[in-house]
Amino acid sequence: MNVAKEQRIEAELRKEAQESTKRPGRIAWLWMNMKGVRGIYIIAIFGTVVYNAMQLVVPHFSQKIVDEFLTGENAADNLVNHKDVFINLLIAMVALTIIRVVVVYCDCMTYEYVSQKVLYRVRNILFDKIQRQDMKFYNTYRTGDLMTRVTGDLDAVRHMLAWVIRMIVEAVVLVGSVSIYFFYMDWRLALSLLAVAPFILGIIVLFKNRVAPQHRLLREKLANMNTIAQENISGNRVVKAFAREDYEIAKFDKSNADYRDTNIQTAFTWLRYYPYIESFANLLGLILLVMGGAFLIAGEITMGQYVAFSGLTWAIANPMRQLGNIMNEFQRFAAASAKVMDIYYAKADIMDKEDAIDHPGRFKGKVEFKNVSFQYEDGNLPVLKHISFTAMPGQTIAIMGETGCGKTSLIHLIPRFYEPTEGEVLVDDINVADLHLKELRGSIGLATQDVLLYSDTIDGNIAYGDGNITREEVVRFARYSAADEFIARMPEGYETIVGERGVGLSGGQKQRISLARALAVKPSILILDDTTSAVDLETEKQIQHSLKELDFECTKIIIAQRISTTKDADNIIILKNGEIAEQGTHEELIGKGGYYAELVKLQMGSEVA
Ligand code: DUT
Ligand code: MG
Repeated sequence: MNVAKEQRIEAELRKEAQESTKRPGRIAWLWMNMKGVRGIYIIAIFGTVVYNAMQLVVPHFSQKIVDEFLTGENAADNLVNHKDVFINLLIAMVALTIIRVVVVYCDCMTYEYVSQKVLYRVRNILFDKIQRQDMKFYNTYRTGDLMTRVTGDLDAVRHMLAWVIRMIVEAVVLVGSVSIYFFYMDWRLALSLLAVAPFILGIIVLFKNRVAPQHRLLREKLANMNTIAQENISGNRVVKAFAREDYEIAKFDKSNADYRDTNIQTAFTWLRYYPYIESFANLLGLILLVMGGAFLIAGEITMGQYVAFSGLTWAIANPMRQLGNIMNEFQRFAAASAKVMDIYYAKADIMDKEDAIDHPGRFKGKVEFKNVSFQYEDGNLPVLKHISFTAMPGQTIAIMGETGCGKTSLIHLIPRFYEPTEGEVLVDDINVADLHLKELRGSIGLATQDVLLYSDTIDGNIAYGDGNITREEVVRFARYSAADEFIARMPEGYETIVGERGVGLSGGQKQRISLARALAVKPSILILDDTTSAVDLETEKQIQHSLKELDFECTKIIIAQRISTTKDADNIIILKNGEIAEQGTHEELIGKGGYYAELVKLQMGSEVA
């Protein structure tokens, strides 16, 4: 399949996943995602039918050989006079076997091909889905859990296509055609053999009810284990700092053991039922021996028929033995696909509205909070209460307040990471909920409180928001954020690769790169969340100065703890327990003699000279 077609199908499926209001059944879902390879898959299933049917023809030939050339009354005669028929029969048997091997080979390849195709596609769709979720989603799912869903769980789904369905088809074809063949030979014998089937099916149903919840548990345990590993690896510096390696190893060991035990329990469940299935399957052989023998002695069937019969008993007993295995794998698929589909059909609460307003061109950068209150969905107290303020284009607004008073929560409402529970947030006099997220967020430069850099070059990190900017511009923005100097001193300069999360850089250096990254999109609204907290005072002064000299108009909303950062702001907002306690300019607030004035007194001498 060519790339364009694959992309088109993927886009269609993505749209479907986004818009569907009802989640289909898991098989229907799988079928939907097989778009474009369904034909090939049906051919594969047909191939399975063919090679299994071939398996049944061989005993038919052996019956002929036995009856006509070995045991029949004219056997000796036939062997002399119809030697050619005998040889042809032998050749046919060998040829059939070879053809069968070829068919099986091609068939396996086809199943593998289709399943990999679907796996690739669904994984892409899942990643796309995960990308487009809102903050709530990321607060709900743990990273390790999400990783498990797009890897282990998804592979269990692929296994369904590559193996389980093949086994089901195989069982149905073998049991079905052998039954027909038995009836065709002698219906009494056939019935006595098939009488065993209902018992086996009954056992399988009992087994299914027992094993289904275990598979769900198993998926949970796997996700748990992966989460522990992921958190430990990404947080390893904390582990080292507290010398908690042994504790972490023990924690992982516990979860690993838990997973192993659940696996063993699941396997044992099958073992509990297996003896019964095995007994019934063996019973078949016994029935054959007794009844077939009696029929043979009574002359009701020929020796050749008896040989064909016994050749086929295993063809029916084997799928019966396999049934438990198939059911086990099917339940694994059921549990895994449920987890995958949770993500596949996840819906972000915060999305573009149908009638979202287009805002072509640059935003002026007016930001207004109108009586905004906010509470996290999982929290029980309002974090922000009746916040109202306006930032005119080009103005600088500073937000200060004790830790946990709601500063970060407040600025997160501007790019609409969360939605206010009351009131509205407006940008250029339009409610942010009415704007296209891409346009809104594209015009905001945000330097978050905890800096996250990518494992990429410094240049790549600064240009993250706009891949088209030139090196000259990258350097210019690095100058604005007082980062150029230390970057230039690095051995490979802007080409230096920073490790995951910016390993190899100091806290202040990371902050400055993150500031340059926020500036590089030439935002209409620049939001800095404690971005210069780890930068020395001299460098900070430099940054303050260049922020005033930006060559594009930009409203600045700055969260800071230092008076030196905030004193020149057009408006300083003091938050207390989610409410605006004071607001005004530096001089006004000093005059009020409240929290701010207190802060100035505390930080005096050292900073506010
Ligand atoms: N909170 C939540 N869920 C979150 C984030 C925060 O319940 O996902 C709570 C914790 C806190 C309040 O909201 O009680 C305000 O948090 P915020 O991060 O807005 O506080 P801050 O003013 O930015 O504190 P800091 O100065 O420590 O960054
Ligand atoms: Mg904060």
